[in-house]
Amino acid sequence: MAQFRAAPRHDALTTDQGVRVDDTDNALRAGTRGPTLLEDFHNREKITHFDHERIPERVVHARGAGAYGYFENYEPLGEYTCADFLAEAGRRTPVFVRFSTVQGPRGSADTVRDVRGFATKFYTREGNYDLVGNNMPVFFIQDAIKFPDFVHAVKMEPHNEMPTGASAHDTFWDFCSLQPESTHMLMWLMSDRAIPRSFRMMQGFGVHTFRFVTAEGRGTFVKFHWKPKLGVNSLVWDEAQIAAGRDPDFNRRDLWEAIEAGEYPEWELGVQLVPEEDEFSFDFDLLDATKIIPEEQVPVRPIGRLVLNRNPQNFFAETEQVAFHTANVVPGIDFTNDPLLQGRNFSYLDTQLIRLGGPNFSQLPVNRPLADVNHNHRDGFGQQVIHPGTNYFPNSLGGGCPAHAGAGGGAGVFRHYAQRVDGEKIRVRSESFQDHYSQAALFWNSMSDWEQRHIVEAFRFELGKVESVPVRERMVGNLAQVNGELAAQVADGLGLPAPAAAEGITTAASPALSQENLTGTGGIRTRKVAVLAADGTDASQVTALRERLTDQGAIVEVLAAKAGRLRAADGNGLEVDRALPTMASVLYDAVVVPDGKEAVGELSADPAAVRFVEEAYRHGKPLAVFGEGTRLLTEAKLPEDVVLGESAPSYGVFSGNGTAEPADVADALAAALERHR
Ligand code: HDD
Repeated sequence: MAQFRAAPRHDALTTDQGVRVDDTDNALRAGTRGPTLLEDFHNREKITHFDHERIPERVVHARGAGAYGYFENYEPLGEYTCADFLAEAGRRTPVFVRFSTVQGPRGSADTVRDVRGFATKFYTREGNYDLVGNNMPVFFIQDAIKFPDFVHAVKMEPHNEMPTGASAHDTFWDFCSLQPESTHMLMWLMSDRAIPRSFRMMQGFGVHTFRFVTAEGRGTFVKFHWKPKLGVNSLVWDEAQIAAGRDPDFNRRDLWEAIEAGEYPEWELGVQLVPEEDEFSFDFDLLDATKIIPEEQVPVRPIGRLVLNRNPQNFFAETEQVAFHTANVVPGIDFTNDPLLQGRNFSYLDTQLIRLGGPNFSQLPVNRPLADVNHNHRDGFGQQVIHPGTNYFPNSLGGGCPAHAGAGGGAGVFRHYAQRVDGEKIRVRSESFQDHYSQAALFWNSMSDWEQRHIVEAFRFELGKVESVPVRERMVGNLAQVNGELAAQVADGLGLPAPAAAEGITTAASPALSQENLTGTGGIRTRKVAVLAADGTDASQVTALRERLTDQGAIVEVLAAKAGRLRAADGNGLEVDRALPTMASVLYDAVVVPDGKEAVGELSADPAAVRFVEEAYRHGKPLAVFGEGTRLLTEAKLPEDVVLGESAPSYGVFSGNGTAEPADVADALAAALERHR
């Protein structure tokens, strides 16, 4: 791709034709006060190009952020697949990954409640392989023919184009309440998975059951899982809503800054493998994308790691123009008859034709395979290649080329998996797709107390925004098929009577589904700590604490009412990293208030500082306070036992009062940060 990158230039401005331009500030005119002349080709070219700068945004997943990196394979997988990029231990394959929200337009906020896209393009030696997944392992519908209905329902409503970046509206819940197959996915959407703390801290899933195929043509069913090294962590709902205003680019910025700082995000790729002969040994259908295979039933086997280590240079050229397609597979990876996947295999190529303006989008630098491309496709808008010779097959005039790769046999040739199919042409869904509630219940049963509480609150919020009472009632009725307590609590919040719980609901659970069990190994790396300071702050505490936390990879920033330098208690200067009015507690993971009578007095009189600690506490973030710092907590009306540090660490407030050394307080803070909330 390097050959397509323009180097920064320091020479003269030219037109598209390479003609040097004398002046780009003043249009050619008849007299200094006269009309602009059509003859000014530079002016016309400049404005015309500008007029055509926008392309249609993605119909879903319009808002996203991407990065380059590599996938490194752990061990040869030839036993299951002939995919070349999985053939050797240590083999590295370049990738581009794009994360996204689904509902909102390109300019919408990052921290909305939504599914997150997790799409990976592997530039393998045998062609591009796209794994176009989400951060949730199931989907809203079972058959792709319903996708336009689903998207119409979830997107902004057609009459007033509201709401932006939210599913909390009538048409979405109307559709879902009539569509019980959505119930399992709704449980995920109402869980904290829908408000990730960071793209770097969420799982990814291929969702469908795919097929690995060996060189001999033997198939194995496979589900793909990405597990983040930093653990799976989320925001809390109030925090997410505030962050959407304070920094609409919250997740995008987080990814960008981590990569710029050399804190390369990492995931492990795992697979669940199911032998073909076990296809019917589950109480759900492997072809049904509204179902998971519980990890306790089929363990996830790690097969490699993904590292993102380079930001794009140009958002439009790379992140916007990248085109994913579920049918971009390589030898060794094939499809199943999952009706959702089958429809996707049509949709993605089709959408790029309108979005990227024609059939040559795979020639855009970010989409170009590293593997050789050689075919008879010709012409079309934006053709970049000057092809010599014949453009048809068979031919004798071109030496019979490009020839069938299969003719010589050999590796690296895609041959469709040979599956026997037999059936009548019918528009009927299989009986085995009909159980819509058992896995929704499984998910609910697997949640910790706080996760269940958040799910109830999310349903109350979303359905509370629905105007239509029958829609609310119908949805609560569906929830009664999942869990009686869940339905009753949601109903209560909506002022509806509790529906009767269904009988015989499963009590099975899958501990692997709870975020509580999805901790990472990254410690507190890249976690952000705000130190609230003013003139008179005890700088020695700041220094000691900062040292201890940054040693462990955290980012510590001093915030004060104004940018510049403070006068610390010892009379020396203390650098301010950020002006308090430009930031908010939702942009940090923890807050520190150092000692200093004068400083804390000033902070206590500043509503922004008071709100900062009040909000951080309410969002369950660790607070560390030293000496006089407790005054700010009192001002923020935190409970007295919290202010006195008596309730630590359950409240996550660590008091540096008395003899506690800043380094010890930093350690307590770090331990709380690592646990997340
Ligand atoms: Fe899709 C984009 C993921 C079902 C049709 N989808 C898109 C992206 C992701 C997913 C991550 C953004 C890719 C990027 O960053 O450019 N979609 C999924 C998953 C699904 C799913 C995990 C279910 C398992 N999608 C789905 C169906 C259809 C589509 C059933 C159509 C029948 N999806 C599209 C699309 C998009 C898209 C309209 C919009 C932009 C694009 O493809 O390139 O074709």
